[in-house]
Amino acid sequence: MSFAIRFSNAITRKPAQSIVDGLRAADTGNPDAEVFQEHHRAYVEALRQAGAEVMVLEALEAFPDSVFVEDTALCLKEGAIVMRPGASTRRGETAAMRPALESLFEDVREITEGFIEGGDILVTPKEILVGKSARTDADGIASLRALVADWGYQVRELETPPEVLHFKTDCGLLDDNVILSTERLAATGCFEGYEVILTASGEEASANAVRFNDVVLFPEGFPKTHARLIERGFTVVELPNSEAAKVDGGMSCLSLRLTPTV
Ligand code: CIR
Repeated sequence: MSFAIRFSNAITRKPAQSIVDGLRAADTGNPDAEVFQEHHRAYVEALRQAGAEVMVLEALEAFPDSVFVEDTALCLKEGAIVMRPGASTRRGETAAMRPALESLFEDVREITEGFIEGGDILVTPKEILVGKSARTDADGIASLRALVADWGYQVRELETPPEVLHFKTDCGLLDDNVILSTERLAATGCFEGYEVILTASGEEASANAVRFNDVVLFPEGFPKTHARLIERGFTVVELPNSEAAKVDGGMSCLSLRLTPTV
């Protein structure tokens, strides 16, 4: 099991009441903040059960989307990189995350050119895949590449399908060389050399699963894809995700997963 799926810690942030103002591509109704809190508690508990020491940061009312901490940073075994979100309403979230990162990492670096959000980044044992999207541009990716070069990482720039929010909205790493992906993303050819498990038709919203140590955190309500994971031998922990989904959030968005260096 490599560093890409083996973690000791996670950082999360409680959902704010202002989550009702969260960004979304399509309006399917506002998330219920109280129900979201319950779902979030279940998510944190699942991380703990999976072996994580979880830091739960306080809600930030000024930033409706701040529960989606994944977009604010990239955590690697050598250090952390603070992102530069493409969404202007989310840009202030990174400064609020920095102290937590500094408490866990000796080396904290920061993107200063272009835009990049963590949801567009998939780390595998052999490379870092980054999808350009409405939130992440070529300058942001070049900036990331420069910042991780001395740690020995290869960064591969890809395209996120136009109708998809983040690259990882449509995929997740299940094992060192195994990726869960929607058909539309896999069809771009970006996962050549990996074993790909496709989400079932109509269950594209389940692609954003997270492997954390021995388990896969997976959203409730996607039985066909769930069955594919079980059949392939994964231990799946199903979690409620209805409220996060109303503001385009999934399993990976809700945490930063890491192994501290301090
Ligand atoms: C946003 O549009 O930024 C939030 N409503 C959802 C962010 C989801 N984050 C992720 O996929 N990493």
